[in-house]
Amino acid sequence: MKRKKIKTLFVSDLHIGLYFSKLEYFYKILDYYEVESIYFIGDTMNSSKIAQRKEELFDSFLNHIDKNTKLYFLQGNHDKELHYNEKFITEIVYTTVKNKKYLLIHGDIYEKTVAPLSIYNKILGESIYFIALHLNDIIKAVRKRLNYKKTFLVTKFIKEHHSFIIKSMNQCKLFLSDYARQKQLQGVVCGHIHYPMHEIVNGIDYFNCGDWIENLSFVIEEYNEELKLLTFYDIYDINGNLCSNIS
Ligand SMILES: [Mn+2]
Repeated sequence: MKRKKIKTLFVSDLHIGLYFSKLEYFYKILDYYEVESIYFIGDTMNSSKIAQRKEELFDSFLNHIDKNTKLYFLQGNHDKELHYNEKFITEIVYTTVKNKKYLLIHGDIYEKTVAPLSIYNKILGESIYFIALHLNDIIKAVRKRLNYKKTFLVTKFIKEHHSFIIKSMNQCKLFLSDYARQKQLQGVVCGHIHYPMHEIVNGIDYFNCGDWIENLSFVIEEYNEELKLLTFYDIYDINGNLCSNIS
């Protein structure tokens, strides 16, 4: 297979080291594309879960990436204190070929500023989230056996039906697009909430890259085209075979 050349890949929330991290799917995206630059927009590593193995995990991760691809790591709230810390950036402006300027930022800044959670709610939320992630995997295995083309995400369903989460995701979107506007930029590419999204928010082009523990989503810039939000399933089917409409 001839790999498709693209300029830039934006990806967030790989959470390497977390049991639920679907790294092998991300590697298939790296097989499909030949990329000039990759921007990792935070929570690349789940540092609390991998204290002992972080360097080994990170090195094996880097081995899957072409040596001549330029890599940029932005900091998230889960990937602090890593050995590549010195290369971390908290936010950066990215200019597209079409000369549009986007702010790249993980996005946890919105929580600190707008909606800090209590420890109790954090632990409760995380526990429910992990149970739902288990259900995602179980449902996927069943649907694969029943020859479904796509899977069903319990986590996505909860996010779309829980008023508090809907409100938080909206706050995040509004806060970050406003933040980009204050810096006189045209858009923002972020992550953190594990919910891929592309929307024009009060004139600001808002992209959320999603994540690699449930949505398997990412943003790309092809040569001389607008940024585009895609998921693994735009390229591969549930069995990991290239989709028939993909060249
Ligand atoms: Mn995060």
